[in-house]
Amino acid sequence: MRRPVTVVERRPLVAELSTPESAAARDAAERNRSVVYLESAPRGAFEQSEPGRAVMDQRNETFVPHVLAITTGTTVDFPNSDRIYHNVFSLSKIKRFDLGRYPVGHSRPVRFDQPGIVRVFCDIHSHMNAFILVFSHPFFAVTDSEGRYHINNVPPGGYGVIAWNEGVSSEPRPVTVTDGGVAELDFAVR
Ligand SMILES: [Cu+2]
Repeated sequence: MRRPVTVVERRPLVAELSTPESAAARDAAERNRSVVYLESAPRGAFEQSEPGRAVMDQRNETFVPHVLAITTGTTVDFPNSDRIYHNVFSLSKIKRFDLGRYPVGHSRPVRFDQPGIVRVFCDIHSHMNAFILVFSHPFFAVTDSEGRYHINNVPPGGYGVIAWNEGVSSEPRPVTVTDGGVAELDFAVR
């Protein structure tokens, strides 16, 4: 059965009005960023570290970064760097919040205590969205703009490794880490 599809033209971002190509390219590069992580933490390897702090900025009607990966217990600050209002919120299972509206130069914090994936939106600008991935262990990495990643200090053992991109997770791939060794694993996303 066919369903009617509503096409909504995306409003141009402020940055796109001035430098269309570079802003679009930057946007695409941000969406190419993936998160690669161990399916489960090595036994006994995770020591509770100091509660972390991270930032997700609101700039040119975009969340910066588009993908943020943190450990549980981390507090994320959501500063508004635009001269317009935003209203950051999430309906995610692990953390629901609605920060309300606040002007440029102000910020509100949210602490994430449960592992999982948080989709972040702006109630005013429907084109604004971002992801926060919350892990109960430190063995994850956000890829750089060319898709490279390193997960450091993984204790020797066998693991499943997952690559996540824009809400889609790969099947876990097996990898064996030897003492002092380097394991290489390539993923194709999309
Ligand atoms: Cu907004």
